[in-house]
Amino acid sequence: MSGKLVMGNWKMNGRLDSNRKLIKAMLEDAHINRDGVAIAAPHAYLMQLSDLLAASPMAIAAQDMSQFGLAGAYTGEVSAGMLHDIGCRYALIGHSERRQYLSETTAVLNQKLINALEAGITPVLCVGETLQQREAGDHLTVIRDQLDILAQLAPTRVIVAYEPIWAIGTGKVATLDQIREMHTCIKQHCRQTHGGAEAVRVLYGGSVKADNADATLAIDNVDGALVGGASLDVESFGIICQACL
Ligand code: G2H
Repeated sequence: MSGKLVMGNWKMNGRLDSNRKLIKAMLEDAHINRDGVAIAAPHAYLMQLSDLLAASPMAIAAQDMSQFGLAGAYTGEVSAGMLHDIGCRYALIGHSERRQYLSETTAVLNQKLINALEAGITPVLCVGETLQQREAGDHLTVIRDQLDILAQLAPTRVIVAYEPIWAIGTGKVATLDQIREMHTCIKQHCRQTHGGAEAVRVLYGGSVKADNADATLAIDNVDGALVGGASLDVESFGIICQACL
């Protein structure tokens, strides 16, 4: 998949019945039912999505994975190997909600990235700054620090999702200049860190909606979108997927 990627992040939403209806509607929308579109569902429903999407080019993604190895005595954990086994192509790593509510540390995230790559899953590392950090002018430094975790990894096998924390689920969207500046910074930093290697793909996330998708996704260094709330509405998600073509 070398074009733009749209990943719907359902967060902690869904039920068997509503998932079935939502996926059925997505399968009927040619802008959604195609390569380059993925759905990150709660672990409990990944197997359901794996079945529902078996004949579709759409991919499934996990919202998280265990920091521990492929198997073992880790009650309640879901390993990267298990996720790969049921057909997950991607996994979100370090979403700001997990950093905030589950205190995920850099060491934990590093191990998750390693596990994902070892299991054949493409990790999507989420980075983002708070409003205070942006207002203090520290946003570029904060993001560069969060990216340093990638220094020892294969850059072309990792996707970065830039999600300014102040824009998540708030309806506030970063300006086009703010997005362009940060995506350029991320790509430059990864290129420098990896000694001139090809830049990673960078998705934008944070209140991406039907009415701002065209402008956001037209920015040349935006390689796709990570979409939360709007991915639960098939009409909105279809418009966003169309903007990614
Ligand atoms: C950011 C985004 C998806 P939303 O968390 O990861 O959610 O589009 O609802 O801001």
